[in-house]
Formats: sequence, C-alpha cells, structure tokens
Amino acid sequence: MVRKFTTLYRHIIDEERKIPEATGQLSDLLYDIALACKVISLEVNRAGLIDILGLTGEENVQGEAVKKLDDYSNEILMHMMKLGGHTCAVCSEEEENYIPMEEKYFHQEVLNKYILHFDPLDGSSNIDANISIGTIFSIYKRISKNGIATLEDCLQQGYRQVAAGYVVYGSSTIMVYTAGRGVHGFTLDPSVGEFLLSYENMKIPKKSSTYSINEGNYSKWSKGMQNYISYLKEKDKDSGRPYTARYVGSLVADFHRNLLYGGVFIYPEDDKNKNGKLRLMYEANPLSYIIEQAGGRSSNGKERILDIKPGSLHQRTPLFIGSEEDVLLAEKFLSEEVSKNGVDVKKQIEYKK
Ligand code: AHM
Ligand code: MG
Repeated sequence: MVRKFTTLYRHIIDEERKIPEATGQLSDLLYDIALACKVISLEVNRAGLIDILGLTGEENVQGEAVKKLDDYSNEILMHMMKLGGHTCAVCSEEEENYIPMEEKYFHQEVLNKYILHFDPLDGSSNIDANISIGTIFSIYKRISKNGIATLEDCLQQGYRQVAAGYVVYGSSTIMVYTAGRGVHGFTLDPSVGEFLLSYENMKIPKKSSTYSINEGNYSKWSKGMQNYISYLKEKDKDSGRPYTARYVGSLVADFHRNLLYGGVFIYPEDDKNKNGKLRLMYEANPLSYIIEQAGGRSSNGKERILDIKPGSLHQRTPLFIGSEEDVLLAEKFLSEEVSKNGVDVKKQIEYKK
C-alpha cells in the first residue's frame, strides 16, 4: 500500500497560497535553501571519510583544495542565492559584512525582496565526533524600496522575520521551518531526495523537566543564574525536580530535542562573555521565532529576543529558550530582587505546575 505523503515544496506552496498577495518568491527561496541543505547534508555524511581520503587543506584527487565543511556550506548557500535570484542581500555567520546581491542576479520580473541570514554550519566543532550539527536560517523583507540593499535592511528586529528554520544533520536530516503559520518538520528521504512532512504543527510542552546548558561555566555565572540551576537540581516531586541535563554543544541539536520533548536551552552571559556566546541574527532570532510559533518562550533573561534592536550583524546575546514556564522561571531567578537576595530563592518563587 502506498501511503500518502507531503513533500516540503508542496507544503510551502500550499501555505503560501493561503496568502492572497503572495507572489511565490518566498516559496522559491525556501526551496533553494532546502536544496542547498541537501547538498550540505551529503558532504556532512562524507565528513568521516575526509581523514581517509585526504585532510582538509590538502588537495583532493582532482587537484582542488579540500575545503573546511563550514566554508563549503557557506559557499553552497551563497551560490544558491545568486542562482535563485530572490534575495537582495545575504548575511552569514562566516562573513564579516553583509553581501548585497549585484543587480545582475536580480530576478527578471520581480524585485528581489528578501534578506537571508544564516549560520551555515552550527556546532561545527562537533563534526569530527559524528555529533549532529546544522544550518540555521532567517528571512526578512527588505525595507528599502529598490536598488542595492542597505545595512538597515539587514539589521531588523527579529519579530519582523517572515520565515525561519533550521536543518539538523543527524541520524537523519530534518528541516524545520515556520513562515508564521505554525512550525513544521520534514525528514529527508535519501532514496527519493525529498524532504517529506514528518512533524505537522509542532508544539513544545509548556513545562519540561530537561535543561541544556554548559554547566562547566557555573563559576562564571551570576548568583541568580547559579541559583536557578541549583533549584532545577533539587529533589521535589511536586514540581517535577530534579530536572535532567542534556547538552551536546550543538545548538540546533539541543534545540531540536527540546522542541520535540520539552526543555529549556540556556547560554547565559558570564564574567568572560558579557553578552553570552550566541549570535542574535544568526542563531537566537530564527530559533526564537520558531519557539514562539511552537508555543514556547525566548528571552535574553530580561527582554524578548525578537524585540531586541540589533546594533551589528554579529552581535551576541544571552539566550534562554524553550518551554514557556521554564524560561519564565529562569527570568524570575535573574530578576533583580531574586539575585540580590540570592539565598532563599525557593520561598520567592511560586511555581506554577
Ligand atoms: P558555532 O556557531 O561556532 O558552532 O558556535 C555555536 C555553538 C552552538 O552550537 C552551541 O550551543 C555552543 O556553541 C556551544 O558552546 P560551548 O562549547 O561554549 O558550550
Ligand atoms: Mg553557530
């Protein structure tokens, strides 16, 4: 019996048809991103062979230099954007400045109206250990009316995103995206080379029992932050504690697991990294858009991530993202009264079950 399935492209088109003024350009752009990620997925799967077939930096059998996988992923996405002709600027975690598309790459009939931000290969330090890594992307509409895109076009607040998503290269390759009408996940079927709908309208549980954080940084955190994690580790059946810790050090992989089962991912500021480690435009904003669409919450501990006015493309931000009640609780611990008094926080927290 042949089962009914939905391809990513069909899903994207069906979604866009619901918007009367849609031109189809966003659908095409999303499809171009998916295509680039299929190519990256192939290379990621071959990564373990690099040591056998030739080290990065050496020449391959055709006499070409073997590229680092993150550089390669960056180039594939950039190249696809030029071919596709739907973006007027591309911003990458791997590039210092934004790349405005030359007008020769503009689509013939319609003005290229989108700006794409991406982290081409997040968690790349995990490649050699066969741990899941991923691509994260974020799409905005340009503000300027025509011509070459400006920095202002590229530095918009996260709530203005029109679509965002990520691809995890793990035990299978999964693409998750939102265009503002729910979050949907697709698994790559390598035999047909298509992403097929596997998770429709994903919702994160409101409260979880899992936290994801690099706890090795404990001594560098603020008192409020330390108190929060200590609280999660205490025994208290009624509030579902102690929590379980899960952290692989690939944001996309940690985020994806928490989206499916519930959890809170945290990369706070510490006394070395005053603004945390993660990038607002390439990591925090797209995942925050997704988590809000899935019914979760995201903040820098004080302010909603999607409201932050970016000052630069590579700006960093502390990130608290995941199940709503867990993020709210973290914010409470960080709030001034709690961190100032510091000690008996338990009494000050009214935990909603
Ligand atoms: P990257 O974009 O250079 O790969 O760095 C971001 C990664 C995230 O994927 C991950 O959550 C974090 O860095 C891990 O950092 P740490 O090793 O400090 O725990
Ligand atoms: Mg990254």
